[in-house]
Amino acid sequence: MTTQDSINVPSAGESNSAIATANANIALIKYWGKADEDLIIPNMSSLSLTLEGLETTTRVSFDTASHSEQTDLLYIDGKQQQGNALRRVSALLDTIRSMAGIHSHAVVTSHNTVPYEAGLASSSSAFAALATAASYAAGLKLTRRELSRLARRGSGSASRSIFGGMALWHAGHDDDSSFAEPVPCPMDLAIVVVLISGSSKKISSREAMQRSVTTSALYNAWVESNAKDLHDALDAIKREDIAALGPVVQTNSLGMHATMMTAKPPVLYWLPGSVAAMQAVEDLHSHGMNAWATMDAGPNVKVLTTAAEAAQVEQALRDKLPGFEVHTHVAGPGARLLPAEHDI
Ligand code: 2P0
Repeated sequence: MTTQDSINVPSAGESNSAIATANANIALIKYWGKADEDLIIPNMSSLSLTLEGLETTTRVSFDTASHSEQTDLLYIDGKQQQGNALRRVSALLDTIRSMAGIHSHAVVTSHNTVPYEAGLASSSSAFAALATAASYAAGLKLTRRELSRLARRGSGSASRSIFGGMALWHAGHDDDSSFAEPVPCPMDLAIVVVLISGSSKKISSREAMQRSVTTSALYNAWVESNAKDLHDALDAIKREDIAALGPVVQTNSLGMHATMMTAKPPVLYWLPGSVAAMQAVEDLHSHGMNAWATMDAGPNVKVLTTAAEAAQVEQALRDKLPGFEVHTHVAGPGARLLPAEHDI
């Protein structure tokens, strides 16, 4: 798969309707802070692994004459959405409408097929699926690079979920130059998720990253170290050296959290269980296991390991962290269109 490939088109259905699935990704080298809030141009490039089993499937149907709505309608997991969720979806649909030269509103129906409750409901899979389905329903036939740029405008991390496996989002400096592309990964990696809390966060990642950029004295230093982290991570991947990759991933995430903790007012996503999970990972590591932790804008802990060791790491974490759900995810596919008759 290259960035210039078009997405596979399944059997044609209604021309104004399309269904797509995308998988969530977890960043190994993080995106945290924007140079352009409107276009979502980040201050740094980032690297991620798209995961199997954490999927959003979305149907987008632009109005036909017989079914004319005054606004876009959004249903997520059976519940109609208003407010910020609808505004963000409509904003991306507006971009697509203007690209396609259409004016009709859309009905968007989305389902998340995560194997456990919330906690990982990621905007990465949601906006990658929306960009893919909506652009196709609007009659646009975009390349994966174009889809990545479009998904980015919905949510930055979604630019990476257009691709399966490892993806690198080049920060770029404008709409054309800020896109993700696949990175060959000769290692079979896995992420073991320790679910500390499934509750939705009080401070959105969008607000938290903006606060870090504007008020943390550590922010610029972290951005500088991010460039070296990315270089070192890509080098370790090429050399199939997880023992070199893991520490970079862990330090990069802790540095991002340091910018949040030193923001004014501070953002602390960590819960007592997060600390317990981080210490459990340290313990596994001290016993010679390949296990390194990364955390995002929430209390859940994601543990990087190899696919070969994942079952052992998962079991060890279950033993050390009774009461918390632990699940393993290997690399998953990029965004794809589904046949129009698919039931969601
Ligand atoms: C990432 N995160 O690289 C980082 C690490 C969370 C921590 O991207 O404002 O929902 O929509 O571009 O993509 C979460 O932020 O933010 C995120 P917006 P997004 O995965």
